[in-house]
Amino acid sequence: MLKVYGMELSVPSNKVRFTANALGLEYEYKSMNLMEGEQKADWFVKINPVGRVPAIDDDGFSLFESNAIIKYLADKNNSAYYPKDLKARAKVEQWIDFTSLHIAAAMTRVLFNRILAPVIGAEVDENSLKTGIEFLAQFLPIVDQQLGKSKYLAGDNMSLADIVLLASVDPAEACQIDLTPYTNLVKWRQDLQAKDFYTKCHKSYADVLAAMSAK
Ligand SMILES: N[C@@H](CCC(=O)N[C@@H](CS)C(=O)NCC(=O)O)C(=O)O
Repeated sequence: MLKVYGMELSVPSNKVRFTANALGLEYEYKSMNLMEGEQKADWFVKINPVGRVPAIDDDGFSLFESNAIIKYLADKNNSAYYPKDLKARAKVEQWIDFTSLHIAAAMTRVLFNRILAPVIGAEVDENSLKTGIEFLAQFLPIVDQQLGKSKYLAGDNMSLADIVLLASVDPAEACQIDLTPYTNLVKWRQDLQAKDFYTKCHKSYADVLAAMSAK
């Protein structure tokens, strides 16, 4: 059976879980204890030599990098979330890359400095935080405008690009990033957050963070 290795606060891990859920796959989820360095254990480094989550083991076939994993799972299951048509797929790839390289990367800067650094005792990098906030202000309007033109990011049908964006903006509230000015994005997000593939993973990112902080 497919095994997914992840961690509940890891955006790329949640991306893989959203995708596996949306595809209706049966899988075993293993939550890795990153604080104790389980991701660097010999057994896990055999699955992902980088020693990071997410990774999968699909009956002996191992794969890391969240975007590679979600594309593999969608293609393996002939899913319309990753269309076969050349131009339709190119649009999905375009929005996956844009979201990953610009929005997710910027949110990661904010997440690290506002949430994780204080927890793990790392120094807050104010420059990186400022850059992350500025990049979000620059790039969120792009996806907001796109979602004003089409129901989903890459067109009229939901695709992997929507899953990547949904996971990328998931920590917004926890990171004190106000999404309310982006009305198309907010509406699109509310719709997807109500779907089973999301609620099977969690109610919200902020909820998971609150539950973990209370421990
Ligand atoms: N580009 C990778 C990012 C993987 C990554 O950075 N994972 C983090 C959690 S979000 C991790 O495992 N960190 C633990 C470590 O570096 O030891 C992906 O999309 O899968």
